[in-house]
Order: sequence, then C-alpha cells, then structure tokens
Amino acid sequence: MTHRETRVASSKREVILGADRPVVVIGERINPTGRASLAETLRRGDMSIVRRDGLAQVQAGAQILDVNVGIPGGEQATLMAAAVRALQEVTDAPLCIDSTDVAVLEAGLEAYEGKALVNSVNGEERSLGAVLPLVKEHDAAVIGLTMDDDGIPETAQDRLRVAEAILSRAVALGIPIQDVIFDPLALAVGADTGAAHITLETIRLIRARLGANVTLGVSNVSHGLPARPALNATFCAMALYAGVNCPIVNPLDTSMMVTIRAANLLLGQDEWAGEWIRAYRAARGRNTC
Ligand code: THG
Repeated sequence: MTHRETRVASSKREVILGADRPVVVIGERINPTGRASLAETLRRGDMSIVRRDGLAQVQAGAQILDVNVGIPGGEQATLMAAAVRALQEVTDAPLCIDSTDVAVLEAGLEAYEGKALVNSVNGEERSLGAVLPLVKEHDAAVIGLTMDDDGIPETAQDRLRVAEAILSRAVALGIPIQDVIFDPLALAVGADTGAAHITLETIRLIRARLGANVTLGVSNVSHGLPARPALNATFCAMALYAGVNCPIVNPLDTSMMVTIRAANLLLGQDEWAGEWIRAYRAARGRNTC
C-alpha cells in the first residue's frame, strides 16, 4: 500500500503530513475542557489566552494548532471565528478546527485563510451528511473518527470498516482521498484497561490497509490517572511506531516533545540525528538539560 501525503496550509505556510516525514505535532492546548481560565476568558470573548497559548505552542514545536472553543452555552460559532482570526494574527501555523457542531466548523472555515484541517467527521449518517459537503466546499482536509451510529466498535477490524465507510463517502463527494486522515480514538485506559491496545492495533490496520495518515488525541489515554505526562509520552511513542504521524498533544509538556524527537530519530526521520542534537544544544543553552 503506497502511503499518501496530506497538505494543510495557512496563507503563509504549508505543512505536509506523510509516513516518510517527521512527525507533525498538532497542539491541543486551545481547548477549554478542564481549563477554567481559558473557559472564563472565552466566555467574555477575550482572546488573550488563545493568542498567548497559540504562540507558546508554536514556539515549543507545534506545527498545527487545534482550535476548540467548546464551552457550554457559549456563542461558539462567533467564538470560533474570533479564535481563528486571533491565531492568524500571531502565527503562520495552519489550524485544525475542532468542534462537534457543524455551524461552529463552518464559522471557523469561513474565518480561515488557507487549507484547514477539519476536526472531525465520523461514520454517523448525520455527521457524514453535514460535515463532508462543508469539507468539499472549503477544499479542507478532514479527520475521520472511527465511530458511527452504533458507537465506537470494540475491535480494530470493525473500526477499520468505519474508516472505509467514511473514506468512500468522502471520495464519492469528490474529496481527494489524501485529504481524509483518520483518528482511531484514544480512550481513557483507567476506565478500560484494554482500550489503548485496541487503539494501537487499529492504527496499524488503517495504515496498512488504507495508506492514510493517522492522528490521535493522545492525552485522552490518561484521563483520571496520576502522572499523566509519563503515560501520555509512553503511549505516544507506541502510537508513533504503530503509524500515527500527526498526534494531537500538549507541546508545552517537555517530556512529550523529547519523546517525539526520540521517535523521529529512532524511526529514521532525523538524518544524522541533526534535530536531536540541535534540540539538546538548545536545551543545554537554557540550562534545562
Ligand atoms: N481526537 C480528535 N480531536 C480531539 C481529541 C481526539 N480533540 C480534543 C481532544 N481529543 C484532544 N485534546 C485534548 C486537550 C486537552 C486534554 C486532553 C485532550 C486534557 N486537558 C487537561 C484536562 O482536561 O484535565 C487539562 C489541561 C490543563 O489543565 O492544562 O487532558 O481524541 N480528533
């Protein structure tokens, strides 16, 4: 199976996702879930934390920024458009527009200049019918979640079937095949001890059968557990080996970024260990290593 490359872009910078390229970090921080301070500022329409966190994540090595403004009761479409505009003022990084609400995705896409990543569509009829036409209309790329009207399948095979169904619907609408990437869904391992392993198997299967790029919301795995950074980084290393190439992570977590740089080197994506050595020297210069 040949592996496809996916292009996303801002008006000033493009980022290519592909198996034969270094990992692309999608920064997860612009998300009010579990972050009272961000939720509070968003509720006032204040974009200062959005700007600050966007910039900080890019400086820490994020190449794409996930933008989620999901606060209960908020005017989310307006907030999404405002967050997209605010981020475009402070960074050239392409954006990943994250909402379960189609009107919010649409507001984000309308404010965005470039080829966005839409987060996300899933195999539910309602989602396919609403999100894919929007993706087509805006010439965006899209993340397909491997769940459908029956929920999240328990086996890797069944999750692959959902991915195939999403892909064929997208292609039927005229969305280029490489513009669909997949997320095999990371669930909290504290709630189900078998969850992480099934996700890893699904990554491998999707990569082998569909040749598609694969993302993953890595931090979901550690919800409710102590020592989250250690679990997240370890799971991320495993997921990268299984075939994830654009994980959604916290780039301000230094152990996560060290793990990703190590994985790039160990999986043959860092020639002469150039990036590994450069990062080591930069950290030594800051006296943090
Ligand atoms: N797949 C896709 N998109 C996603 C997810 C996914 N988007 C959202 C989420 N899952 C990925 N992003 C996050 C962001 C934050 C956290 C987890 C996943 C997180 N936050 C801490 C908390 O809630 O406890 C708070 C962080 C803080 O306080 O700074 O864990 O799976 N496609």
